[in-house]
Amino acid sequence: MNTNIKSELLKRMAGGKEHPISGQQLADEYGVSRTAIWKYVKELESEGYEIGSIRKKGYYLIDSPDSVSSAAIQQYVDSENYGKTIRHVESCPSTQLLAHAEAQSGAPDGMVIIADEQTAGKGRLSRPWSSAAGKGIWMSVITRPKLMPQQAPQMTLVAAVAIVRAIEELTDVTPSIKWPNDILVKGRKLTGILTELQADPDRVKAIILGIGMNVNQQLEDFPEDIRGIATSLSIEEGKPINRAQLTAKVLSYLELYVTLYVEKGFAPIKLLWESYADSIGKRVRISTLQESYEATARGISEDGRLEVVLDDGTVKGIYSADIHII
Ligand code: BT5
Repeated sequence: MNTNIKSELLKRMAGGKEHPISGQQLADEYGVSRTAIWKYVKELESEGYEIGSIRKKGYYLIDSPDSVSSAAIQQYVDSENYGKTIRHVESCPSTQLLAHAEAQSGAPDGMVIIADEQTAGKGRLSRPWSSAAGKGIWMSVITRPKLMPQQAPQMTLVAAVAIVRAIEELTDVTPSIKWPNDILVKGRKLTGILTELQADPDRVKAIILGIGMNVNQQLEDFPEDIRGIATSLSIEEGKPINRAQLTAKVLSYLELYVTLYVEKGFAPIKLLWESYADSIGKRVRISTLQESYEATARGISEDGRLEVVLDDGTVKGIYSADIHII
């Protein structure tokens, strides 16, 4: 199956009945037969696309399913590398596991593993991540930035900024970021990020960005225990959201900001991040595996740590913790 031809077909059929795409023309461009193009059209129909055809003129799109297949995403991808290679699976335990294996066997920078459903989606510290079938964006992006291993945690913040920008561009929702890895709307969790590393002592081999975005769930789609703390874009926006388009937009901003981070360092990302942060200046409870205490969040440092002021005035930089805004 050639995903390129399929995504090109989808792109060109989007002009509707007035602008059908000729099967012959596409066949000529790609050096394949007209029957091959017809087979792609049939394949798309079997995936739920409704396609019209006009004799001697060609095909046009009537309706699309909310799909995150490679072709569905790639029709929107405008980045250079991110999203150029996509492996889409219907169901898997966790896209992180597949991504680690792909990264070990040489996956290119920007390869995406995306699933309709995860049966054992995971958060930090192996906490469960609810990944309802067909409702969200459950993906892992394999990145190979030229960074030192100690610069990897900042990639979580880079990804958070990229996701917020993509959401802002495609919806009317205004999300905020809670350090380090939560994207919230009105205090409810919309997106979580899990950053995992494959590295030598002095060199990053791959940083795998696990991104879980709640998109088209209604409240009853969430397990009971998180109904009070989770939300989805569709709940906030009041209408369904095109997951493929949003995925491509996230990839596009991700590539932009990862490049910015690698070329210019963390300072420009820090500025962007702080403009979306909702914990700065607030009283927070900080919980780690060892301890739990209160402090006031002051900002983030040049290396992505959360800086808090303790009650005795001491400033402390935190590498990793759960933050609860009081
Ligand atoms: C995270 O962990 O927020 C990181 C989530 C990363 C998920 C993606 S999906 C694609 C890739 N493949 C994976 O297997 N994982 C990544 P953490 O900060 O530890 O938050 C986990 C907590 O969020 C849980 O303990 C629940 O309280 C809550 N939670 C679980 N599922 C949720 C959901 N769908 N929406 C909102 N909150 C959720």
